Amino acid sequence: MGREISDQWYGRAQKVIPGGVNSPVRAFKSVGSTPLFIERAQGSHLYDVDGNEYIDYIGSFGPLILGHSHPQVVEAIAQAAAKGTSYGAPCAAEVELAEMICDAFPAIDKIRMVNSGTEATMSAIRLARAYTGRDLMIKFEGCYHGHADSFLIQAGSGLLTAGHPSSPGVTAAVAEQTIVCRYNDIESVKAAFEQYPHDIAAVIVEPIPANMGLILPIPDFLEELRAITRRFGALLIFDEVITGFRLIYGGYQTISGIEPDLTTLGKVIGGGLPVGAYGGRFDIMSKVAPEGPVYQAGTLSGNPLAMAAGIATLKILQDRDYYDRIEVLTQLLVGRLKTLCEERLNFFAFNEYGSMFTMFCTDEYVWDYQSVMSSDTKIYARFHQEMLQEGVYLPPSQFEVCFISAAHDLIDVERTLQAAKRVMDRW
Ligand code: HOZ
Repeated sequence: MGREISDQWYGRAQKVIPGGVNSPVRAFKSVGSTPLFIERAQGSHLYDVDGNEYIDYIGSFGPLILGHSHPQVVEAIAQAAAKGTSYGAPCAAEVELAEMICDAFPAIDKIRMVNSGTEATMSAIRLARAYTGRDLMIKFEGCYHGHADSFLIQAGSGLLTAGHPSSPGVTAAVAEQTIVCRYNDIESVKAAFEQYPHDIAAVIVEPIPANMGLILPIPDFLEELRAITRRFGALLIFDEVITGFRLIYGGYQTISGIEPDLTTLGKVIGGGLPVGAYGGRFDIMSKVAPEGPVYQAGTLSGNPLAMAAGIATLKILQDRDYYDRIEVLTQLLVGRLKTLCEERLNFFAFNEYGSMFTMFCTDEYVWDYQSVMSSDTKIYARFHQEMLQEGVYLPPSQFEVCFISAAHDLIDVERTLQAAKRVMDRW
């Protein structure tokens, strides 16, 4: 597979963009390689500038549940663009998307659109602090909530492979206000609340962590989180940037029946365009400016293109068969990959939920940050490189999850399995 043109672009990119990429994981550093430059994408496939074709298992890290360039989404964007790309004034599409989200999430009475998941989580924390009059926040080791300062402490995603668990540039004063607990370990949360019973504004959690690979909540963990936050007067924030509309028409909260006080969204609700949102109970959301005093603003917030892409995507997803179909396809792929591994290289552990999965290079049962870190990232790097050679584009990090879209089909699954078989047979 040629990669000369990608390499040329990468050379040019490195001169003008830090590390040659606009988001670290894309640099392929943790898989010991260099990035491919993508020319176009269609359905479940990516096409690079050298003319190579790949079955795509990242789906732009989550938004593209319908696959690339879905005709109805493209048409909606084109129609919106023809009427103007941004107004700096309200438009009907913002209301329409907000209504769709509020209808799908019982715990969201009101919602504010922003431009990214990072903006959503950053704003939700500010709101939680203002609402409770408290300063501290609890997050979990390996969970990732975007790159605002208070979250870049023992965070997931690119920080897990950057060689440092937290980012320089985050001041000690900010770090002191973030308490890091262990996901799936309620005792660590109890200890934090016992130490600071009146100072914790919020607990923020990815209900299904998907930035240290895919982790599932053990029974009662999230329920106990809900109970303990209520008991101590702190808010519970579900970061559903990845899980929102990815698993069901709603969020993981719809599945679990646990109602957080605030929810952050992004990815799928923007149909592949930049978007984020935070929402929750009336009494909390009414504190947001201009209804209340908590300031947050954005030139492109609620812009008509992202709203149109989001509405088009959600309208299609209202046909719930989509979720069933993608889930069945995921089960088929993961089930057969498991069998393949058991027959050949028995050191992969799989976690899957809905249309997301992770192949961890470890023989441990993976359920928390410590077991995640038992993964052999060198083996993952080799597997990634060899699968890429076979035309299968896996996440360029052990700690990002694989996403399947409605555009994937049985042929993609079969081709992926054959590729994995060829790779494993060579090992
Ligand atoms: N941190 C993002 C995924 N968890 C990566 C986004 C990207 O590189 O596009």
